[in-house]
Amino acid sequence: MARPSLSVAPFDIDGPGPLGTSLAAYFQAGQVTHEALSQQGIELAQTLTLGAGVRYTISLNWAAIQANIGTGYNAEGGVFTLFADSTDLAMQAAGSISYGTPHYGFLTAPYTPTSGGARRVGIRITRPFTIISTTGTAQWVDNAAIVAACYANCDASTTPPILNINDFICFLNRFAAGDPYANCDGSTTPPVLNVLDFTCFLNRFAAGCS
Ligand SMILES: [Ca+2]
Ligand SMILES: [Ca+2]
Repeated sequence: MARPSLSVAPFDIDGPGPLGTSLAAYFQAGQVTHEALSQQGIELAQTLTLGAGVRYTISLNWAAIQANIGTGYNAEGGVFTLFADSTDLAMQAAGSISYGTPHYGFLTAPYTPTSGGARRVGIRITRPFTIISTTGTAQWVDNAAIVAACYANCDASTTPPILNINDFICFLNRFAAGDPYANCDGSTTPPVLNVLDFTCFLNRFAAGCS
């Protein structure tokens, strides 16, 4: 459950960090009626069409604040979870917060769907306690992103040159293993992995990563 008076407003999502103030989403997540040990809150999700075997990185900035000096200490500012369908990919708990000591975090998780198609991807914000006043404990989120890795960088290397012989070896290995990643052309007629996927990979390799 979350208060309906949710808003989008200017906020510095990482406090003392390098990010500036930008529009962010504001929530007050938590229970309406106290239930011991029950995480309750809100989900923000989007249905995305994702590719089989594509390596995605999902990320998000969050903050948990106690906005009002009168609302005291809170044992859990908010629990932030990235998910895809029924799978939780990463979770961070803000932990205890009080007025003047907001907590900030960056949540990121790799996600590689084994089959292509629609996925419900999003963030869940919960707390194991009741919502505290209209001005009390609040959660902010910003910069939600999902980025596909460069396809040709099969080995996910990060040192230049990003594309090299190791990516060919990686592709051959994954092709031999029947990994859905190797279905470069996204074909659906058996055999799904064939010579066209080699041609496709060579073209993607030649196109480079930017
Ligand atoms: Ca590489
Ligand atoms: Ca294919």
